[in-house]
Amino acid sequence: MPFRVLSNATLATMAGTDIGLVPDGAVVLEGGRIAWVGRFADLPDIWSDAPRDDLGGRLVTPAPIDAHTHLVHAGNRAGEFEMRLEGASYEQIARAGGGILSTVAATRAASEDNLVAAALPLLDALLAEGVSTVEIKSGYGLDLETEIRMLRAARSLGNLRPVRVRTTFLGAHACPPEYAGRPDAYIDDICIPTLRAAHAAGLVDAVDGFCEKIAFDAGQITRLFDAARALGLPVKLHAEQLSHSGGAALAARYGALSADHLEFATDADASALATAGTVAMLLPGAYYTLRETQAPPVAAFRARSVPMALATDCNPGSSPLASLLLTMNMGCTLFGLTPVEALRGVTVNAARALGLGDCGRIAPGLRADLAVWNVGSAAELVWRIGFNPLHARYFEGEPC
Ligand code: DI6
Ligand code: FE
Repeated sequence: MPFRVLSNATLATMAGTDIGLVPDGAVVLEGGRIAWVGRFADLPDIWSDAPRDDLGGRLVTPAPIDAHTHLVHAGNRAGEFEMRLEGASYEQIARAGGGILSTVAATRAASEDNLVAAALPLLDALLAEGVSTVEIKSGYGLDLETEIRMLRAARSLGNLRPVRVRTTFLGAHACPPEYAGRPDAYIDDICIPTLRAAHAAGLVDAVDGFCEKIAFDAGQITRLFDAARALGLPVKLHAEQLSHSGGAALAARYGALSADHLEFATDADASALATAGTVAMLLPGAYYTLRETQAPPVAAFRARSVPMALATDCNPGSSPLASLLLTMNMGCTLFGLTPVEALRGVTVNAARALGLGDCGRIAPGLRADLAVWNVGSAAELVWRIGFNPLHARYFEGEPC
């Protein structure tokens, strides 16, 4: 297997609990994996003749991971954007049958090819910023056929581009019109059987739900999580986004990979997440778009060492955001993260939120997914708005 040596690099390895800086660093890539990392001066002789990419002192990070997206969907919600600008709230639009349900109607009417074609430009925008791994949720089908079509479309994106796709079943996203007023029947008769069918088809990496007054309550999510557990699937949850609904504590009880949004989480929720080892997945794009005023309790997460991740939540309603760089900037400006916390949020902690132990850091044996930036520090990476300083991207050891 051929080797490649990246030299003259400022490495942000994410080792330990900080940035894991290695100045004058080198990384040896072999067969899609990282074979060695360290100071160039310490590079073992066996690699001294290997092909070398001189990175000119640039910052090298693990390739970013977008660990919460709704990338696969049809139609657009620009009209709702205008309604919100005129004063309507996200909740009012949802209760009037718009919101998620308008995307459900468009997605039910779309073929798998249409769904793939609509998602590709969004995926390409993420890849242009060095992203290596993307989580994609279902949840705009809410019936067996469409949920499975969404998951198949998501998986096929991973064959069309050099990117790792993880698929999450989000059948408990909203109650579909044919079950209006009967959320319990929807969970038991449609959502859980659809999860079992999607899992049997090999299409599910994790199970998610929306625990909120306008969606499902903790009891309904509990039944879904029990079904997930019986299938051996990990869970995660949209929790405490618009109100305190008990989702964070529920996620912690099930040892969830992540609890997501968390604007209304409490100190007690932070403690529960810490004990469970659940990642706090912060989504500043939704907070910004909905012009929320209550930010997630970052100080409580920090005090209890809850790992914090950041993702775009790319969706057509509450977060029409397809930039992880802007997400990092928002995480700092709106939520008070440090640039290093933001960088850890899209690398090591994002990998953890997906249950991936072999990416998100620069360490021997891990996947060689790297981003090379025309900047010298984490702060310089996160500082500009609407500017992409990516110099090169390596996916499983290959520049692409
Ligand atoms: N919370 C979100 O941020 C997205 N889903 C959810 O449960 C919003 C999805 C949408 O508005 O289409
Ligand atoms: Fe979401």
